[in-house]
Amino acid sequence: ISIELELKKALEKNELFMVYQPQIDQDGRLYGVESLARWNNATLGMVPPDQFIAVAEKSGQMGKIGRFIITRTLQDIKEVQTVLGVVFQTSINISVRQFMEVGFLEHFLHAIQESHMSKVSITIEITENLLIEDIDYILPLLHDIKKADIQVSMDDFGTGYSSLSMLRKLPIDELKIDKSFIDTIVEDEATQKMVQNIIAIGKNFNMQVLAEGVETKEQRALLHSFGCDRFQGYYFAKPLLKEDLIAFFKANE
Ligand code: G
Ligand code: G
Ligand code: MN
Ligand code: NA
Repeated sequence: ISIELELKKALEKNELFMVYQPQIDQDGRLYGVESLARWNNATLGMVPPDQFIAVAEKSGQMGKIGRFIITRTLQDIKEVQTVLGVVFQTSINISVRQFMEVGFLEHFLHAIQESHMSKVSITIEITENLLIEDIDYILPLLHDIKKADIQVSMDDFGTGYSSLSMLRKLPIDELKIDKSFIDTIVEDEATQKMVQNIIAIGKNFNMQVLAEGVETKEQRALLHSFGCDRFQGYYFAKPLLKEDLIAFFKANE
């Protein structure tokens, strides 16, 4: 059974859906959510997103799936915000192929307009891998995104290709410290120093810093003492279905 062929039918079979993981600020308040894709296939079961996103990119399906991810996220979150009567930040992962596709920003802006969401409440999450693509194309596009009042976040920071001179040129609002750093932060002093340095880089470049994959009270306390701005991870909440996100917000009021 081919993942590629099954994926081609996934949208019409209604097998793809989105979950939303809460992000918490320094004061413990709910700041926003990261939108994450899930695929539950009738025969393959749950296929991990890193796997099916890679297949989608290689088989030319990322455009279509990427547009689904954007429209479904905006539709879900608009509904949640209407029910709760609050507005919060929503981060959407954009894959390299999706970002590089002709007309990406036009579609994105159109979808936001259709959803009646406010543009400043939307964040595009890109990865450092994007930076190995044509920077003369990427840089102006990132500036256009900023001009449109959309926030930009750099995912998995510290594991990939971005140099400091590159980071300085990029209009980035948020750095996400990769989970691999958080995993060893309590035991390993060298990791602590690296994370403190990443937070300092963020502060010096006027970027907010978010720690991913926070699983324990000790990790959260250490990161908080280092001045980390935002936190995300199982310690606070797993990625949640729309209905569970509403319940989580209500429980935290
Ligand atoms: O949710 P999970 O931890 O299983 O995600 C694993 C990987 O898949 C992460 O690197 C994440 O960025 C990626 N991923 C999850 N959802 C999406 C999505 O909607 N779009 C893109 N481009 N990547 C996603
Ligand atoms: O690469 P990206 O940041 O998009 O990946 C986020 C992924 O990490 C999500 O798929 C989410 O399910 C997973 N995740 C989020 N918080 C935690 C955590 O505390 N522990 C573990 N193991 N995974 C997490
Ligand atoms: Mn992400
Ligand atoms: Na990450």
